[in-house]
Amino acid sequence: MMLIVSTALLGLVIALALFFVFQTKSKTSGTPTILLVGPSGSGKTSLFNLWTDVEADTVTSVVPNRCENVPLQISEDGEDTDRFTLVDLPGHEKLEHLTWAEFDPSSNVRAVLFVVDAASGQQKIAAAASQLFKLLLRTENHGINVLILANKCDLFNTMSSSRVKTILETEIGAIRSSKQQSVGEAGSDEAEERAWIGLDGKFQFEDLESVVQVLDGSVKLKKTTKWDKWLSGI
Ligand SMILES: Nc1nc2c(ncn2[C@@H]2O[C@H](COP(=O)(O)OP(=O)(O)OP(=O)(O)O)[C@@H](O)[C@H]2O)c(=O)[nH]1
Ligand SMILES: [Mg+2]
Repeated sequence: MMLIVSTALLGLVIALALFFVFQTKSKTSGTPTILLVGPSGSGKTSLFNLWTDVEADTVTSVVPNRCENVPLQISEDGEDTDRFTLVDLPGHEKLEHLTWAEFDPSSNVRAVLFVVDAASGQQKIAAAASQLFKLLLRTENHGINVLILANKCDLFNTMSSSRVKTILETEIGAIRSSKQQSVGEAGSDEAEERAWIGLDGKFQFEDLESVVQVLDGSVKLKKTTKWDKWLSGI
């Protein structure tokens, strides 16, 4: 009897060990991926074309553009370092599910570049905060850093990166409070935790566990040095 129980226990331990090894492997085996996410017209496909030798159409995208082996990290001496799969996702909100599908447990998302048009005005930038909030719920506590690209700094009416940051933080703070209130009413602790990111009080990107920064640039002028440097540090 003892022998049967110990054999069964041993079998269970081996099965569990194999399960965990398989899980860890499937999570890390995909090529590191960098996602281009953000509102329609912000310049994601234009940046994708600049960083790859693909020439995707810069009309409203309806399917993701994908390119493998992109040398996004360039060292000081100009040598290529790591290579990534770069994925440019459509910005239209009806196609948002295509973005969330990239966060499948078998994928290996290293970083997300959230592109906004810094010349599109306060209202449009504030509207982008709701997608950014949903994105941060997926990246926070998963070791995925997020760079917010304040693109189109070549235009006369462009906003500074610190202004873009303030608008997004204020808006995310408001969304976070309203979500907290509604899950609180539903009475589920688990859902409550999932909808909360950051510390109590004013919402700030600095309070998150992942690195979340805003840096300006212009795809049109090929002014991407700040973004390139950020990528070298991830
Ligand atoms: N002035 C200026 N225009 C830019 C810049 N980057 C992109 N654009 C223009 O912005 C428009 C939209 O660019 P796309 O790259 O197609 O935008 P997208 O983010 O891929 O949009 P969706 O596919 O709809 O999600 C195009 O006309 C680009 O030429 C920039 O840095 N400055
Ligand atoms: Mg596009």
